[in-house]
Amino acid sequence: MKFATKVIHVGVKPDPSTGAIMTPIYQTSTYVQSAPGVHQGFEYARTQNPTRSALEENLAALENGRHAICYASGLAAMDAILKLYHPGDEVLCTNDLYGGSYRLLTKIFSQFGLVGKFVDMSDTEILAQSITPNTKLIWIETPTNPMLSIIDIRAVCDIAKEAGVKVCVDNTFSSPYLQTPLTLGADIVTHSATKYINGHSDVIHGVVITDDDEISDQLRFIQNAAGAVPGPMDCFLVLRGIKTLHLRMERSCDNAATIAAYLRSHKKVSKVYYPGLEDHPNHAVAKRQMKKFGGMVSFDLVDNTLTSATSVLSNTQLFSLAESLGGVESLIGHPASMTHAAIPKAERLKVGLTDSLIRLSVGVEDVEDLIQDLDQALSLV
Ligand code: P1T
Repeated sequence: MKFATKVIHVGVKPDPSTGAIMTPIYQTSTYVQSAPGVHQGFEYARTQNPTRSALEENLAALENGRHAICYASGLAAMDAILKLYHPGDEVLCTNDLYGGSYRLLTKIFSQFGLVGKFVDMSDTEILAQSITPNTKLIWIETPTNPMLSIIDIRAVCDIAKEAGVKVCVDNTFSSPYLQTPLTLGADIVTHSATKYINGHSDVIHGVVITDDDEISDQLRFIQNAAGAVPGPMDCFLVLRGIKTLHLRMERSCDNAATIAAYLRSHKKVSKVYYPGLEDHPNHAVAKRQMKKFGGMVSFDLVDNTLTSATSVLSNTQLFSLAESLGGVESLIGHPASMTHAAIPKAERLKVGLTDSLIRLSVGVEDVEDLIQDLDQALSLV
């Protein structure tokens, strides 16, 4: 089955009791048993919920995996994955990643002995040299947040396999429409489904997908024991959002490519970070592993002061100044003070995340209106 059919049909069957075409929101905490242990596959809603099960089946299919487990947020999903590891284990991460992911590793899991190391994985040589006997997991974001670097998933997985290390790809920025890391050799895929998968900025949600039965069993055990489950209403909303994922991604990517080209030619803009630009350092890898180049664009100003960046950030009308991404509406953000404030400035600067860097989540509006909005905001600098 092709992607556009999967998003609409997988996991979604008419309700057997009424014929309702939409998956019901099973807003229940428990399920009645006819005798102790005699039930219809559902006992208690921390463990299973039918709305969640339908969504999990759908998400597994989109990532070409056999198991999907949904969580209360993207970070709850990451938290569950990290709980698979033990004191002394090392997690090698991309040196440019979501600030909250960095914080979870360095401020929470470090207390339990897990060691987070951050390396530039756009250079696989550096990655290969960074693996030690304690390395148990490689954590990739690609495109990275917010510098939009590209990591060669297949090359990383080849190196990891040789070293006996698992690979997890945070696929939030691409969505399964643009790339499916399991098919490139990854062991685990995770998403903040809050973003493109849901697509309407009305839910916080996460998911983990894997083909590995043992990892799936362990994650189910952790979820039941620790309880980071999403509510049925949120699962319903995500399932509804997914139905247009392919259409939204197409438009978002096209709009982002047009905006990247516009920014590139603007005299007040010094740098544009977008994997679709031919001179992006890993454009060729992006072209190989992604269907299109995504809806995120970051840029820096010639006058790279915080004052100028603040002026642009405060003066857009259609681009709303807000954290998050991947919704139908365009957002503008300031990574240094917003999404990546948890990362020390010295670390941020190493990857080019300056105080004047501006990040755009390009929505599905008319691109001429979006460009006009950026144009008037840039004219005020
Ligand atoms: O917000 P939550 O659903 O918990 O997802 C966390 C998360 C995980 N991974 C990536 C790549 C992310 O970008 C995020 C959340 N990011 C933002 C809120 C942001 O504006 O970048």
